[in-house]
Amino acid sequence: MTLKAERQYKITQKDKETFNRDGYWISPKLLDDEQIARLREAHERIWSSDFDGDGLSMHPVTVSSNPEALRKLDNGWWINDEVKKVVTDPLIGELSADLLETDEIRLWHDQVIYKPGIGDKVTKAGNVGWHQDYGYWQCCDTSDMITVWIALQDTDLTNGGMMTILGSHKWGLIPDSASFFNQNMEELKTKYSDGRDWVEEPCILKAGQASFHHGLTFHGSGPNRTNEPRLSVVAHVMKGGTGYRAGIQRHDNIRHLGPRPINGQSFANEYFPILYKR
Ligand SMILES: O=C(O)CCC(=O)C(=O)O
Repeated sequence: MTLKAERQYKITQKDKETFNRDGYWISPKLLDDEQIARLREAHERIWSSDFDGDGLSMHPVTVSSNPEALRKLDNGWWINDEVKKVVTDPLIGELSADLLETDEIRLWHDQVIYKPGIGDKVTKAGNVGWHQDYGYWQCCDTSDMITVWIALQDTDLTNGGMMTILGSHKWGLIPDSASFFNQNMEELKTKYSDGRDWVEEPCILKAGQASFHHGLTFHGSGPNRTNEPRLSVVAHVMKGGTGYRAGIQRHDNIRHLGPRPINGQSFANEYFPILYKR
């Protein structure tokens, strides 16, 4: 049976409790099937460098010569209209605002992620290492940020779906946790679990559903054992008023504050669009 997209959904008390307890929450289906099809087409266009607008991407769009390697582009909304529509969707903003109990949500950046299907080949090239997103975002003055990972096909562990570590957002920022690109999951697990309760929770999503995880929640993903790619679009969002924490860590978004950013300056301009304001 095809699920119908839920465009009116309101976060319940139970959803907030789940998010606060587990560090993530799974939404109902948010995208309709036509939108999913358009986003799947957007993937094809992006990876073949067919861009909307003036095509000025934040980083060059690169496709590895290794067909088994993960592909990822930040700020796809700059160069693709369908990606822009979904990562600035007010509904995603409202759901995030309610989970974070705040009045305004802005986009921090997005990601367009393509994980090739490798069948039974032995390679780690598509893995995403266990990491905390805030491990990369320490230039922001709060870790109360959310990643909205939107599935463009039914997604589970067979096609390399994401896993989160239950309740790990309560551990605080763990040193050296910016390890997205370390594809040795076992090594990272040993390093980060370190006497902590390490419970891996698969994010099982139907196409059009999204998982919302906290900026401190550890997550990662293993091989896509199918023969089809796993496609997703991801919105990383922040509370309105999130400011710049100077001198801690470099991030390519800092330059969007201007040539001389000031400690405490809000990430509040057109590079960080408002998704939702109460
Ligand atoms: O796509 C994945 O498997 C992981 C993505 C991720 O780490 C993220 O969106 O924060």
